[in-house]
Amino acid sequence: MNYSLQAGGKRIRPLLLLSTIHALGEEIEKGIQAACSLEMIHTYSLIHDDLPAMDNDDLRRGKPTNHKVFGEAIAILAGDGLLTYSFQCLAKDPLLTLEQKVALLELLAQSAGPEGMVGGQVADMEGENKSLTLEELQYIHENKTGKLLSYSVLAGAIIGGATEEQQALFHQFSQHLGLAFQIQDDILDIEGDQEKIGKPVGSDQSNHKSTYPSLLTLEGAKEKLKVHIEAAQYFLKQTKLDITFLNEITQLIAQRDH
Ligand code: GRG
Repeated sequence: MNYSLQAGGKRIRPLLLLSTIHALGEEIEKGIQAACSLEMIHTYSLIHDDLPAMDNDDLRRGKPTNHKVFGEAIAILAGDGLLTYSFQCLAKDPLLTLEQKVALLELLAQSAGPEGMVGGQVADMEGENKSLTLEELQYIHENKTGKLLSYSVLAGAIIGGATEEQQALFHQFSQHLGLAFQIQDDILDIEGDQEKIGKPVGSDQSNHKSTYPSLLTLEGAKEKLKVHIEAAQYFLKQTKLDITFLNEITQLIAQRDH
């Protein structure tokens, strides 16, 4: 569990959670346990996603994947352990009220489970080697990566005491941010692949996985990324809060190179 948690990573989800609390003028210390619990769920998903039965990856965060170091059985259990320990950490947080904890526990289960990340992963696997429509691709991403990114912001909003109106704006912001994150991931995937094999960007037709660039062309995907980043910034501004850090994370997501 420690090996994968401490293997690095951008910590985008914890940063979103803490920055939302900050935007609402609340102490960020109140969100530390929730931020750790969130990163545990994310790390579990990466460990399981890297397993031979799923993506079968050898490297993650620049290091050998969990199962490469500890074997498959321990990697499965490390993921299971992080998933359950995440809920334990949230439930025993001494700084949150009972109402906040119940709201967070329910939202986290909804975002990470069959109605969120797990459901999205299943749809992704079932869609492998099929030509997907843009709507089907968006459904996969909204669930597989989007719901947990949305949770990051909404958890911060719950801890920071956001009004219903502010929560609705944060929700809109996080949905656009999640799609932007995924589109940039797809763009990085093909630009990175092309750099590795030394071919011009966009020339490789051998990979049949449906992605934003494969459905929209690379230029079209970049245009879509811009639309979602601008929409995210629009909803953020509507909150009329101190959005300095959230704006910076939005920029980082739009411009990230890994
Ligand atoms: C196994 C139930 C289960 C779910 C797996 C999130 C996920 C679902 C799989 C990850 C596969 C993947 C690489 C998706 C692309 C977008 C993504 C989530 C990238 C990894 O997140 P980052 O970039 O990673 O925030 P770091 O390492 O920076 O934390």
